[in-house]
Amino acid sequence: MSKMTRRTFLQSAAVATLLYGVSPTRSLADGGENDGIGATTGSPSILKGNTFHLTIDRTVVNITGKPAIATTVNGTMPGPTLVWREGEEVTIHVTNRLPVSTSIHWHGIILPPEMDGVPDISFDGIAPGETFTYCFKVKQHGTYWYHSHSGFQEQTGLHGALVILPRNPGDEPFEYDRDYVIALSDWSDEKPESIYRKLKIQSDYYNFNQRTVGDFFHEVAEKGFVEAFKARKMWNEMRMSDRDLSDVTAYTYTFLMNGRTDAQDWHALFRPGEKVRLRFINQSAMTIFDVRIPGLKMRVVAADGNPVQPVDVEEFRIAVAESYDVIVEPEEGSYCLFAQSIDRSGFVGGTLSSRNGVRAKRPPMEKPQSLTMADMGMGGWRSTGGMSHETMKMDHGKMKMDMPHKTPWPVTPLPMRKGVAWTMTAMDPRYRLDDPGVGLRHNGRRVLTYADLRNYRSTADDPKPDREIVLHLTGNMERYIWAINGIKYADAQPLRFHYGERLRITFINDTMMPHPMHLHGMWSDLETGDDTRLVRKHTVLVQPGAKISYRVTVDARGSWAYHCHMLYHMLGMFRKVEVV
Ligand SMILES: [Cu+2]
Repeated sequence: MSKMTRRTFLQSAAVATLLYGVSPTRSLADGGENDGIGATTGSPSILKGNTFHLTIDRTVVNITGKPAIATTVNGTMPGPTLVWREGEEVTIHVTNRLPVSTSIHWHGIILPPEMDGVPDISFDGIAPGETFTYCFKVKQHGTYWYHSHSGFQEQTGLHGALVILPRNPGDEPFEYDRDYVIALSDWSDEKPESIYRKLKIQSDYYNFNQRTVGDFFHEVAEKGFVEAFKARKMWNEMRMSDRDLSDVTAYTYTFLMNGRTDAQDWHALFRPGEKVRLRFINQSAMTIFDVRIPGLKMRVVAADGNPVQPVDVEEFRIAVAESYDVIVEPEEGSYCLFAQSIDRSGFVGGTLSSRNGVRAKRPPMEKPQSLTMADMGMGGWRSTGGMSHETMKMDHGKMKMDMPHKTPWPVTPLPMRKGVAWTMTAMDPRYRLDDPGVGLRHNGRRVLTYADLRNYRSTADDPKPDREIVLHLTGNMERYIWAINGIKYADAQPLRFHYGERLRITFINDTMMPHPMHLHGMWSDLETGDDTRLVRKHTVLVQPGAKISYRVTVDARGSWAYHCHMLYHMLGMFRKVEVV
């Protein structure tokens, strides 16, 4: 506790997250990051090279107007952006100044299991006062991030961006003139233990989006009394609300962009005519964001660090732990980088501008949409929309929605337990890859879906699956219990993967919450209907009542974590994977 005498206030470095100068061929290591145009407001600092010293400590911050304690890296929240280069060996000394054990997990990074940073699985954690040294060769490039895997430390600030430069400049299949990290996160002055306790007592504690009597009469007018009443009764019987879009909301959260509130307006500059790369990373504990830049098309060029066939969109949903790289070509003026939470309880905006000192106008936040029959796992998703882009998507979307795939590979049965941790079941879960999800349906904008993602490289020669496992994401909303196959982590046997095999994993989401599932140590090659372009991801959002499949080449021996990345779901919705 003595550490609290160090009442340092959160530093905000007076430099922007400007990563490159005029040309991407001028690398950071060459000092090419400054062409005289810098952003005006603070951002995490940027550390480059092969050797890093990170100190984890408690720091007093003031996000909401009153002081609170954050878990910081080198005194800042988010921690510094680390810049590595593919092919090089990095050494990171992490010193723990907390009174409790800590850890850093390098999210999405392919590395030896003992460097993965998950206490009780990969290593013992970093004890108070100790320094742990991570050392491994960097085998990939792109946009990634790091975070604590100890307790609730991620919620209190222990997270930061990783930018990995390609081995050779120009190795990436897209061009740009300027490069910014956009880290989204959720901050609460409440202690995470207190948030969790409240959820255990009442799972909709933070949800103020429940329907009103007025809404009911509106529905009656729309669909008639009987239909409106039936729908309401059904939800009540399930002790669920069709507005239960998010467990933790802006009632307690302040949403941040690169550590700054909407009022503090994180600001980035460009010159008209430039191509600007924006590396969006969702570093939240619990918040799924919908991101758009009104007035600008975004060209999505990478997902979870890996290049995809470019796709132009106006909006995308970014689940906890995912990353999307987009390229924009703004004209003279100011644009709002706008991220609203999935439940529309709050948002954070920043400014992308050709001039200093201009705050972009924020668009109004949208109204929350209600969950539908599809979200309850009762089938029924069809992208019937009249909008041209949806019709277009149908062409390759059609196949994957039905995707009956009479599996030619054997399914390995796993233990399942119907009971306290599995109180609801999706009756007719469907592949809904072309469904943008609740809140984004039929909003008149071109919204990215998983069906749009196609790997940049061909996956035609990737091996076919040897076998399949099916994992049900289960829960009990009344008691706020989360599990896999009805079995909480504490009661579960590890999953056995066999070294060298190609595994197909199918998730069925039997809950009404979205779960971003993250497998450590190995890639998740998402099936979007085209086996020649499987999408390489580290985190896959499984929509409520939906089903999704991906393939894993089991090429890393050892013990790995496999879990939902919603921090307060993770305790139960977690498995240890043993690759034998
Ligand atoms: Cu979850």
